[in-house]
Amino acid sequence: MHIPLLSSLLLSPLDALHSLSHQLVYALFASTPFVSQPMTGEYLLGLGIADITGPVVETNMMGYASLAQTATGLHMRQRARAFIVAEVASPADRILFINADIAMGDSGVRRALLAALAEEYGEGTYHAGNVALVGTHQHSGVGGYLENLLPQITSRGLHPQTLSAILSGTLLATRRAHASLAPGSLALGTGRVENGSINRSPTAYRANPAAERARYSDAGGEDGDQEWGVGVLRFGGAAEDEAERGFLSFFGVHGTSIYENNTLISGDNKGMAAYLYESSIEPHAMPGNTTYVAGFVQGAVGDTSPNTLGAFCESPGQPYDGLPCVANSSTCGGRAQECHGRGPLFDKDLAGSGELGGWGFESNTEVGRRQVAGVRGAMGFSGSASASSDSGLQQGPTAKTELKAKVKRQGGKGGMQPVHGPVRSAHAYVDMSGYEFSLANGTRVRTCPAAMGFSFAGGTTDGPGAFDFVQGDNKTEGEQNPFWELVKVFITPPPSKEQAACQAPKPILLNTGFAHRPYEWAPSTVDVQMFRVGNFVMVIVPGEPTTMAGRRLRETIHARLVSSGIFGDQDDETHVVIVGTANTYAHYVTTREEYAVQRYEGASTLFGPHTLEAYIDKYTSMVPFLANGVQGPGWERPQPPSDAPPKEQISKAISMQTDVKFDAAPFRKQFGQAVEDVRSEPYRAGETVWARFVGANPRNNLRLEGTFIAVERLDAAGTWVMVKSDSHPSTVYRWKRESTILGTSSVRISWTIESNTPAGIYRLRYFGDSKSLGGKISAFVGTSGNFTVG
Ligand SMILES: *C1O[C@H](CO)[C@@H](O)[C@H](O)[C@H]1NC(C)=O
Ligand SMILES: *[C@@H]1O[C@H](CO)[C@@H](O)[C@H](O)[C@H]1NC(C)=O
Ligand SMILES: *[C@@H]1O[C@H](CO)[C@@H](O)[C@H](O)[C@H]1NC(C)=O
Ligand SMILES: *[C@@H]1O[C@H](CO)[C@@H](O)[C@H](O)[C@H]1NC(C)=O
Ligand SMILES: *[C@@H]1O[C@H](CO)[C@@H](O)[C@H](O)[C@H]1NC(C)=O
Ligand SMILES: *[C@@H]1O[C@H](CO)[C@@H](O)[C@H](O)[C@H]1NC(C)=O
Ligand SMILES: *[C@@H]1O[C@H](CO)[C@@H](O)[C@H](O)[C@H]1NC(C)=O
Repeated sequence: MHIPLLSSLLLSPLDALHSLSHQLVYALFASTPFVSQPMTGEYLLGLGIADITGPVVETNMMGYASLAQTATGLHMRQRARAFIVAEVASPADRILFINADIAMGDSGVRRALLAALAEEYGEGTYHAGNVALVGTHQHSGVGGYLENLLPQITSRGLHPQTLSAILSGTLLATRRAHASLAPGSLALGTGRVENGSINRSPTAYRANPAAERARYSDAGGEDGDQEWGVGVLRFGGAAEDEAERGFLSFFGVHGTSIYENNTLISGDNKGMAAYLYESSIEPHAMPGNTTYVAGFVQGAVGDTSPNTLGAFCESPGQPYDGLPCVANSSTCGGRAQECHGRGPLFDKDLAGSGELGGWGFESNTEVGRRQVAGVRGAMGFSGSASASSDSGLQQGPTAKTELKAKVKRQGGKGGMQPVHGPVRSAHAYVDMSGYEFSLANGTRVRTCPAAMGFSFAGGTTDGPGAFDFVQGDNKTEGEQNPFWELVKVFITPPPSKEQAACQAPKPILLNTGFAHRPYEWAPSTVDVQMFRVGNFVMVIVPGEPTTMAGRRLRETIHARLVSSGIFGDQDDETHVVIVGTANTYAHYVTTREEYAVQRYEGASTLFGPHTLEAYIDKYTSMVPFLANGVQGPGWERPQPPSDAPPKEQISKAISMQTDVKFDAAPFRKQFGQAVEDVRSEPYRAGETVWARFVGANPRNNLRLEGTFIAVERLDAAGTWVMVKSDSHPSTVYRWKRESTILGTSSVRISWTIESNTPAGIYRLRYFGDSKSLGGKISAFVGTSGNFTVG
């Protein structure tokens, strides 16, 4: 059950990075003359999935920045999904798009990944220009991997084990994608994720000009304050009748369906959508072991929320309990902490169904399903979804009517349009602490060194009171958080007059751009990147643009693509999508009007009121580098002017994560012994079967590409066959420390039996690894009693 593929790499990423054998194997692949194969597809396509799940216990979770959110187990594993597109005639012209089930891309992870890829495939294959490390922006994954200090505060510094898991998994996903390169075709479609998101800062959105808002009135949400369009890039085989291999889809919605009070590692709504899609194609494969790869990519996510019913007061005993929060401030009785968004299945969540009630898991599955439905619509599997009014794809002026006509004409695969044309990438590092440029009216302006405003501390309706340590009594907080105690002496210096004026009207809470000790609190230099595949352009953004900020960026770039002759004039088949939280995490990007309102997103727009315009200026200046005729090939093509890459921080990182000391079984018991077992009466679908075992710390072995638990079924030949892993949403792995002094712990495994489960004899298994006082790690297996389903 434990798949030992990566086990040798787990605790030793450096060994992984320097693995010579892999290098040899893949050097062969890299030099395989693909051109000698019969080619009907226009591109070489590669897809791969791998496990990136860090330590699932005793580790702060990433996203909500909540000190209290320490992982206690596993709901579903986090995955990286890698997609490669290369030109057949010029394979050096390629892109590697990694969609990782993490909160956000990070410059430290990316730097290490690029170094490993250069070592394995040579300098010119995968490089800073053509590799995008994109986070799904989920908020229930393992924390501690970002290299800047601010996002490390609640995780008490860097967690090398998390970083190593993400690194080895993204590398493995890439290897698998690279090894699967084969001729194929690409097609584009658009669908709609109905009620897939809500604007969580509508009072800021409405500060944008009415005429501008009116242009998007049917884009989605309330009066167009959301983009419900979803763009899909389908990866197909070379021949018309060959099965498709996967897709990248682009839709902006926060990965905050699962609440901040959950402590099970999971993938939030995009991880769920990917599981639902992949398992619908290959129902018998274990999660993460499909050949079909479904990429649910984050879009302009800034002001989106999956809590589509709106935000309500959770204020027991108060007259406003259960009423909507005060809109402008998202507070209840003046308190942000009591205002919470509700997902679409809030009632079911509240009622608490089975093992996972109360933390938003029902709504999470629903928001995942809605995204799946949107993608299926774009693929032409159902109804009218492909031709809906406005989509996440930017189209020319006549797009709406033209697209409808095409859908009718082409029928079949939902009117998806084939993609033709070159593969190009453009990338630059940009120092955003003082980027100087001209506004449209000619005024010279510059961005400011990073700073966070006061509203940042208020958090959002998806996760109120982020970084509450800032407002609390620092002594108590220091006791809660030794990392904060350590770094608070380096607290950000008070802003200068110049900085205050530059950032105005933002009142500065954390002057992070001037905080360099013990290492950089926030990034100053970010990755600005675009990928082009034929008539499709991905704008890859180092942060979270709001809905309107994303539109301004997208439309300006589209116009530049047309004016520079790369896209045809009036060409409705040209598409631009925004890709969020990629490469570097530089927080939010609002429009200038939204910035003036200073809600959470404006307060978290790091580089001042002109942040968006600065990005628009830089991205549009890079458009000519996507042209067909740019002298090449591959990484030898000229690249846009770039600042120096950001300085690495990881070697300076403080880590407060202590090692596992040792594990022990209680007196007269053994590791893996069932201490509470399944019952002897048969179980029925809908019921939860569970058992508790003498456990050991799962940090001893992450079992990447493997599983901590299994549900096994006795087949006709009398062999036990694994039918569920720790990544099925129906199974839960929970670890509990019993005694720190004695080193004892227990593990509870549960399975909520699906309605389509075949009758038969089953058992639960637990795969653990214990650490002796001397440091030796030994694997063991626990097995429950047999039980009957039927
Ligand atoms: C934090 O503690 C220091 C010294 O213990 C004290 O001077 C300061 O006022 C405190 N700050 C807050 C916000 O309580
Ligand atoms: C979307 O939500 C609104 C308001 O709750 C509802 O009236 C509408 O029927 C929903 N649309 C779909 C397609 O579910
Ligand atoms: C809320 O914001 C709107 C404008 O967005 C403003 O007209 C209104 O006065 C504000 N209400 C409060 C209570 O601040
Ligand atoms: C993963 O899939 C491969 C074939 O695609 C199969 O050989 C292998 O046993 C599967 N692993 C698991 C854990 O199911
Ligand atoms: C978790 O948080 C949500 C949002 O505040 C709340 O509605 C829910 O009741 C909480 N769940 C539990 C189990 O406390
Ligand atoms: C140019 O636009 C900016 C932003 O709207 C404004 O602050 C500035 O005054 C304008 N300059 C001129 C010369 O109109
Ligand atoms: C469980 O089933 C297997 C296979 O039939 C059998 O060998 C084993 O003895 C059973 N265990 C128990 C505890 O009944």
